[in-house]
Amino acid sequence: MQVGTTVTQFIIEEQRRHAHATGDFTSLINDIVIACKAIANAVSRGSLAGVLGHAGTENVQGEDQKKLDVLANEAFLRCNEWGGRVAAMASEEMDDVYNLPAVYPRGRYLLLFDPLDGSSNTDVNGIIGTIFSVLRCPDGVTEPSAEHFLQPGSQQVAAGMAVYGPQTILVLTTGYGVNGFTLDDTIGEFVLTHPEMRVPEDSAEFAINASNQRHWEPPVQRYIDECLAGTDGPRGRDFNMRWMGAMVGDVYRVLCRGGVFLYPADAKTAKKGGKLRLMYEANPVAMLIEQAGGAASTGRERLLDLQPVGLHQRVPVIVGSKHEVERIVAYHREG
Ligand code: P6P
Repeated sequence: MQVGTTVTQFIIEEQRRHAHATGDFTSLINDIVIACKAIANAVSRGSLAGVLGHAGTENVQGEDQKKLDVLANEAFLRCNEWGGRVAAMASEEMDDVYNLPAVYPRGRYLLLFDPLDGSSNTDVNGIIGTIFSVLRCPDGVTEPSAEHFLQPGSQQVAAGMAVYGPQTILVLTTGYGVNGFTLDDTIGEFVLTHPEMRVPEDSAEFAINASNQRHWEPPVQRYIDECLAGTDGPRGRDFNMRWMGAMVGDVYRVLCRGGVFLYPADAKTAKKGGKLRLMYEANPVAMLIEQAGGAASTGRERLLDLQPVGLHQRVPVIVGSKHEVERIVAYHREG
């Protein structure tokens, strides 16, 4: 019987390429994968498991939490706190850093996550997902505080997304390209199905919440107007638009067939710095996209170069096909 390459096998084979690897990182990825499997199961059962609807609480962002937001956050904490691989965790759903119960050993990594991205889609059976980022814990720090997490995205040692859709897909990078795995329910394992994913450098597909059009800055107005002008416009070709309401879904499409995803700076979110969070949304997505040959910018700066100033800091996000992102950045430079 052919099982295929499981994500565990894939990570262990990757570990063998590093002479000094201890296996800690491999174990951490496996614990993250277990959390994603648990979330996938709850998501797939929905009403049948009574996990839809509101939790009746708010998160640090002041956002109304869905039951699945809380459940997914709990899954990540429970699956990753005991293994001795992380020193602490940070989540979109928690105000401050999660320091581990004293009973558990501290590890060498910091784990950040948006446990359920796109939760406005949960009750309408839309695409949702999990985004995670792994940083190194500074040597000698056993009770990390927020400042220890504030490392540029270029310091990430791993990043990934689980996309809960018609299939449950895990995309993962450890700095050596991007690989996609599909959850095989018959054996309960993620199996390699999308090796060495690459973002085409050119594309004719963009993803943006067009209802914010009146709030966009001129460079974004210009780019989208030119796309909409189609074959009669300066681009000389028609463009298509997609918007899933969950970055994980739009970014997975970009990883599969190219395109550009924009949640740009706009007048509506200017005071907050943007809509999407740097540490556990933009940075892991930027690592995935760049590792797959795409580009990831705020419109003015490379996302992975940003020096974070806050655990829940928000930033503009423009990621995808290299030539399209470069064009948008050029328009920002021209003003
Ligand atoms: P809007 C989901 O809440 C999210 O953070 C991203 O996943 C998604 O792309 C965006 O916000 C959707 O924002 O303005 O369309 O609701």
